[in-house]
Amino acid sequence: MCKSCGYSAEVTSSHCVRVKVALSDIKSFLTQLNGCLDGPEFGQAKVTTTDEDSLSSMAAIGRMTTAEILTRRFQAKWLVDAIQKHRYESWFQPIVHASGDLDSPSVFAHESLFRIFDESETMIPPAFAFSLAEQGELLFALDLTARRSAVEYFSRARLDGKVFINFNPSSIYDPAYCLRATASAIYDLGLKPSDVVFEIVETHKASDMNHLKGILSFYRNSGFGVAIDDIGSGWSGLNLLEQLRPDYIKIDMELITGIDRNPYKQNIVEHLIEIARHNRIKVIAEGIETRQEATLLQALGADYLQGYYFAKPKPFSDRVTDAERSEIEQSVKSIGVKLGV
Ligand SMILES: [Ca+2]
Repeated sequence: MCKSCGYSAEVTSSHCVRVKVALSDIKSFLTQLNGCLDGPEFGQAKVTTTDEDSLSSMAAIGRMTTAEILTRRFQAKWLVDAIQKHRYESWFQPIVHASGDLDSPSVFAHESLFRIFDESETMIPPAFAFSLAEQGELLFALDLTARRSAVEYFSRARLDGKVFINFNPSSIYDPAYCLRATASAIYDLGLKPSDVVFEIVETHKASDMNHLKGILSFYRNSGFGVAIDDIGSGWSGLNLLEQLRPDYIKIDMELITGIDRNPYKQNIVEHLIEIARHNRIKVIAEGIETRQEATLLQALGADYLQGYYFAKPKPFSDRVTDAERSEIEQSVKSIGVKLGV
């Protein structure tokens, strides 16, 4: 690999190769290394770095890690930089009332969607950024940044209705601490807790149900709404409704796409709506792309609808003065200060 890619490499023993890489080439070197080693090799091959000619220093040995972790850390470095330099914003997608005219639906809420950019202002797919954060142990920081950003941009755009904020429960260790900080910033911004709904994502990964219940009851007792996202994707969902008693469930796009032509999906969604209604939970159908899907979900009794058919997520311009904007920025910053991030 090294010869064909133009790096100077030296075999120092039967198990060790030393490669000189310029600082500016590290990114492409790690990418090429990933391509050359197969899965287990990438996870097991030991690597260390040094800027000296000798590899024998204790510091270099202390830095010994696997090729995989070195790569993750390097990638995550970019993420930390994007957070610190505020290379992110929140876009919003409306959630509309299902009752009424589909041609002029009334807006119930907006879901905030976090968008993060690299140094060349290219948007990084959010799922990629979050999985990178998870591997680099930065999920807490990224999830907090995303929540903070949602509140900031929602206030700056002065949007009507509620705001739905995605929230990954595995990023929270101490709900009370986190809640106090979030709640006080929300009050400072002039929002009411009832304007804010936390949309819990990745519930299928929550191994500790009591932890999840604890977080939810903290948020609900403080007056925030709680929604469970992605009901119906994979196996996630039904067993959680009984235990968590959310205010809303969001039916995953997987069940919505083509529902007007699929009796099997209609049957499942009909039952989900029935269970939700029985438990006084409101139903949001997301991922609606056609009028036929929207009409069918109206007929099945969904409460709210969301999807490209109504509007794609997009950035909204500020509707505040410069002075108001800096006040908002100050209030939002306090979320991080109180959490020590
Ligand atoms: Ca969501």
